[in-house]
Amino acid sequence: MYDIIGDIHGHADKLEELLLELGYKEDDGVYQHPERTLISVGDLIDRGPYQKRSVDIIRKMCEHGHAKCIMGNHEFNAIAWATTDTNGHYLREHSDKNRKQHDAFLLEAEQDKQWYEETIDWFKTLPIYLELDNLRIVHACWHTPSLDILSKYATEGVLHNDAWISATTEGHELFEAIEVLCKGWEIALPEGFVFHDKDNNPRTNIRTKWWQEDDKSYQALAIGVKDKESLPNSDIPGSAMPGYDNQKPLFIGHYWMKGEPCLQSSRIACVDWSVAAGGKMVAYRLNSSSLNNDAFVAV
Ligand SMILES: [Mn+2]
Repeated sequence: MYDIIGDIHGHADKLEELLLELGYKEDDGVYQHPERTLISVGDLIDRGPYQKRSVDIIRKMCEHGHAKCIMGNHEFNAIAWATTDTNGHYLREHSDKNRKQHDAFLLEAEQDKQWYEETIDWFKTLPIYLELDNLRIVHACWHTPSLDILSKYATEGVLHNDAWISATTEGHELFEAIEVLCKGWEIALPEGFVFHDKDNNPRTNIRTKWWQEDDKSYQALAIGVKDKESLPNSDIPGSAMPGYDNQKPLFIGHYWMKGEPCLQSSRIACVDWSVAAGGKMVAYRLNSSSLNNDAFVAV
C-alpha cells in the first residue's frame, strides 16, 4: 500500500523524521519499507535548508522502486529556469522575483554542476499526475479537460521533450492546462469586484478551494484573500468550478494548509500542511479505499 507525502520544500530533516515515523529504514543509502511504497506529490525544492538532500532521498527511493513522485510547480519552474529555447532564451525569465523564489535551490545546485544537470534531467521524467488502480495524485487540481489537453503533449503524464516551449508559453493550451493541474483553479470575480493581495496589488481573479462540497460562496471558496468582505457573498455558479467525480480517492499538495491535518472532502486529501512555514510534514497512510482523518501522520 501507499504512503502519500506532502510538499517538502528543502526540509530533508523533516522528511527523514517522517520516513522513520512511517517505518521506512535507510538501507545502503536508500529509505525503504518491506510492504509499502511512498508517493510524493511534488515540490521537493525551494525555500528550505537542505535542497540536494531532499531531492536525493526521493530520487534514490524512486530509482530503487520504493517511491513514486509527480511534478510540482517548483520542479516545473526549475526545469523552465534551466532550459533555453532555440534562440538561447530561458523558458523562465531570470528576473529578480523568479530568482528569489528559486534562490535556496540555486545556491546548492550551482556548487555542483553535474548534480544540477542530472537533477533537471530527472525532474523532466516526473509525470504531472498519477492514476493508479485505487488512487489519483496531482499537485493542485484534478481537471479532466486539462488532463485531456496534457495527453496530447505527454505520455503517461510525462511531458515530451519537444513540449517544453508550449508548456511555458502563456496562452498556449498546454500552458493553461498545466497551470490548472500544478497551481490550481482560478476564477474571475463578477464585474466590478476587486480585492487587494498581500502586496496590495488590485486583483480580479481568486484562487479557490475547488474541492469544497458545502459552502460554495465566493467568500468561502477564496484562498489567500484577507479582506473577504470585498468579495461577493453569493454562490459561485457550479459551471465555473471543476468539480470532482469521486471515482477514486485523490491526493493533492500545494495549498499550505494550516492547523491539524484533515480531509478536504470525503474523497480528497491535501497532504501539504506548511512544513516550509513552521507547520507539519505530513503523510497520508492509505490502507483502505475510504478516506478518514485518522490516517494522517505528521511530524
Ligand atoms: Mn506547489
